[in-house]
Amino acid sequence: MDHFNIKGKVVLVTGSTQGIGLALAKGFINAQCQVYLNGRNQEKLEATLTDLKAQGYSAQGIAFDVANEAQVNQGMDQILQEQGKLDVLVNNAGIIRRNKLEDLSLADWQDVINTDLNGPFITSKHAANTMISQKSGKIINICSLMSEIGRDTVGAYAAAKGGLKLLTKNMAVEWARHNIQINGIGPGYISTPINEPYREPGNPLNEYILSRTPAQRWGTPEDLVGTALFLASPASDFINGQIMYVDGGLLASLGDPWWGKD
Ligand code: GCO
Repeated sequence: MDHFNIKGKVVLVTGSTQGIGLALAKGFINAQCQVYLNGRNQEKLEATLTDLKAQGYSAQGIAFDVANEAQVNQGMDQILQEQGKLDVLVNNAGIIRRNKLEDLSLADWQDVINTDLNGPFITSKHAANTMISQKSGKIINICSLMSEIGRDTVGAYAAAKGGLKLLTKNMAVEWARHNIQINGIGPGYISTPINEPYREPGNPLNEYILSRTPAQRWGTPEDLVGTALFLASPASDFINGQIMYVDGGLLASLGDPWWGKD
């Protein structure tokens, strides 16, 4: 058996017009999958597909807001009409609203929970109904370091990503019997647009992250591709309910202020 062959798999990556989602989509295209990108904005999605085509990547796109069940159902139904199946769902779409909890508006809280937690529930519910009838499928939830730990100003995001960790486990409990494998990937600090504010040399959080990460570097979106392909492949057919942290060792370390100071 070729444990890593996913050629021909139909893959949907939500929130894939930039950052981690776009890198994962390109990884699945390189693995010869039939890939659907997704974003809320049709124009941005089409522009991304045009850029990919210019780079030699062939993919399709379905615009919907993961938090809008009617849009999700219409978009995912279209994939089934076009492909007759869905093999892999990657729940990547996510937003963050940084503010101290005491100042955080209920609207910002709800926006984060809607996209980062309700969204994966809505898309996975639709996918599971397909995968149950197929008697096979893979769901990969993009969690976070904040599925395990918190930090100032990301309370809503941590609540959503903490919930997504346990939702991943409960999906596994309920759907593994249908030969569906549901796992998560927990990225560390990755150089993506939502972290752009921290990337400036000299920025105190940038210095802290580098001191706190044993690998002593930011991750790149490409650092996550191999784990996603693994979790989409036959090699992971007996893995369920696990969160794989791709964090340069950050969660392994309490942090050593003397790190690197020989
Ligand atoms: C932050 C960052 C983190 C990372 C990532 C870690 O504000 O601390 O944005 O949340 O983006 O989610 O896994």
